[in-house]
Amino acid sequence: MNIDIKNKKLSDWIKEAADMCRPDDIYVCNGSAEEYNLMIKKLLDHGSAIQLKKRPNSYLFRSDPGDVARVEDHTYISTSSKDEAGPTNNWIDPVQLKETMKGLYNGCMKGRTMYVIPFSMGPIGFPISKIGVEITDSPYVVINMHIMTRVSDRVLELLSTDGDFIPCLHSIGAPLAEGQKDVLWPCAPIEKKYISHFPEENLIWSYGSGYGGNALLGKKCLALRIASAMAKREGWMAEHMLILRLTSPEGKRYHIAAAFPSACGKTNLAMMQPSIPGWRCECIGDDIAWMKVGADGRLYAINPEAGLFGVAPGTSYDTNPMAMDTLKENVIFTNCALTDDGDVWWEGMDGDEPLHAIDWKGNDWTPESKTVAAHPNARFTAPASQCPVICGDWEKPEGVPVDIFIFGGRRSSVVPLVHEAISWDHGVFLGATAASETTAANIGAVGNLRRDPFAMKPFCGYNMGDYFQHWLDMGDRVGDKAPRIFYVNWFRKSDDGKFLWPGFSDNSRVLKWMCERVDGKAVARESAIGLLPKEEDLDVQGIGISGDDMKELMKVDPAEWKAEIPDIEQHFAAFGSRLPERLKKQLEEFKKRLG
Ligand code: GTP
Ligand code: SPV
Ligand code: MN
Repeated sequence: MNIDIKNKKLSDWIKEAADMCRPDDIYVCNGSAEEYNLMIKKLLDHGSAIQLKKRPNSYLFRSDPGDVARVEDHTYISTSSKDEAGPTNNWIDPVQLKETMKGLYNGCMKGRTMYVIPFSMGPIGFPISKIGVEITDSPYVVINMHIMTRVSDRVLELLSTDGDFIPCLHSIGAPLAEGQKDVLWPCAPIEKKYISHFPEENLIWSYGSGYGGNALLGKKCLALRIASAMAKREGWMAEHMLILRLTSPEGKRYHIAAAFPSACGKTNLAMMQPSIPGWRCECIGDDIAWMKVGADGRLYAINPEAGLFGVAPGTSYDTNPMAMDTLKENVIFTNCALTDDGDVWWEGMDGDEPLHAIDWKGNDWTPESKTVAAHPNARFTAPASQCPVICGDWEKPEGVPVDIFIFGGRRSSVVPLVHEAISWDHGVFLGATAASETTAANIGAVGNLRRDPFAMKPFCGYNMGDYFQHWLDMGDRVGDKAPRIFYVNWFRKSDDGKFLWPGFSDNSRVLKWMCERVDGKAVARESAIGLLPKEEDLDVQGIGISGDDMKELMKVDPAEWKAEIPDIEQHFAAFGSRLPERLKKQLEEFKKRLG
């Protein structure tokens, strides 16, 4: 081991992990540029990193074809009773799960180095920030953690001798026998993958996967699953939300936090450049928001992350220019295609398709190929500070005051472009019943409609019924200072299967209406599902959308909504007595309004 650890809990835990995993050596990370370069050298020598000629200090990695996304079916919330994890989580008894996983961890780091990564979610030393330490046997995880979190020896200083932290144990689950040659992306087969959380003791154990949220444990595991359970106990909120600042032509600032399921548009909205003249958007965060009630009684949000782990396919100068400009240097690309001139490429990127490329599996690819060149869940890892529209206040200790909450999802039918909640309780009902078509961000079928309450189905670290109650309680606490709640759907399709709404920069038109609602400037019209913009209030000037398409986009068909009721009832019934009465009441009132 390269340094002495002064913190007792940490040195004991490192010893315990090393005795169990039996690595060849142990290296404690300090977050420096030299360390990053050392890891890159190791990965280049290993053959897994491919240096990109076209982008300085940027590398491409190709994962194992079976290790390409989060594995929700293998993700566990292990509380002492199953009821505490609730109906939306997988559960195994903690004693049994630990026994199984100890069996897997036994000798799992043989032939590898064990890296100890001290990191902070939120700027180091801020009141709302949390310290974690990830132990991993993957140098790819180390470099990603460098970008996505604040890795630093200052974290160890802050921990001192007796400070507390969240232990995050990770192994790719691929020990090397004496003389065994390593593969490019070592990992364990699907049946041995476990992404386990023990929220009652703030502990994370992950085994078998090297990809994204399965392996970068500061992100979904700590900042959402463990943090949501802490937030419930301590009276704050940890949400799967982007945070942005929208500034009107008059210079008025609005802070918006939006929860959409994975691969449903958070990164894009977070750095969107408004197509309406005079409006400006700045990015504060693109995936996770931690929120606390401030001294003035309003909700304040911070982004606990330091980087962007964004979906590559679909990203272009046309759709998301600010992301493209973030990706010029110092980026890790995973599962993108490699062009012959040494750049990355993915479906939906600007310009012509390359005539030849190497696809995400390492095979030759041409436009005639029947397969995609980049995996649909191919990702970029880039420092948030490189985003040209990162907000000057994105690392402000107290965060930014939230004016507007948005929920939403991917619905090809039924759900209109935008509607507004009638009240806080109705807004919580909209969040609790949110549904979306599944995406490639999780291993499993794509395009199936499922309820994904608050975009937190895969990320809530306790019983979701209690989580609904927590939202109601937080609303009661902030009272008339509560953010207004809206619901959007950028993804409604015409009968011939085309998106009706242009999306991206034109989403600003919907946000503008929300701001006008907050200011009392726009009058809404009532409908069974909530408040809708008056036709003339939605500024669609100059985007060339036909009147018929606009009608279809905003259509609320009571018969279609009635057809949703049995599914909502079934969804709610799963929570039994944990379903708040106030949500039952919302459902009854909704049914009445539908007639
Ligand atoms: P996670 O990182 O998985 O949490 O995803 P995300 O919510 O940040 O989604 P992201 O912004 O990366 O978008 C996912 C996909 O949806 C990309 O392919 C985008 O191009 C596409 N997308 C985003 N916004 C829009 C939109 O307004 N309209 C349409 N049609 N597609 C969009
Ligand atoms: C998501 O799936 O919501 C992501 C990507 O943000 S991952 O970090 O893999 O969870
Ligand atoms: Mn996400």
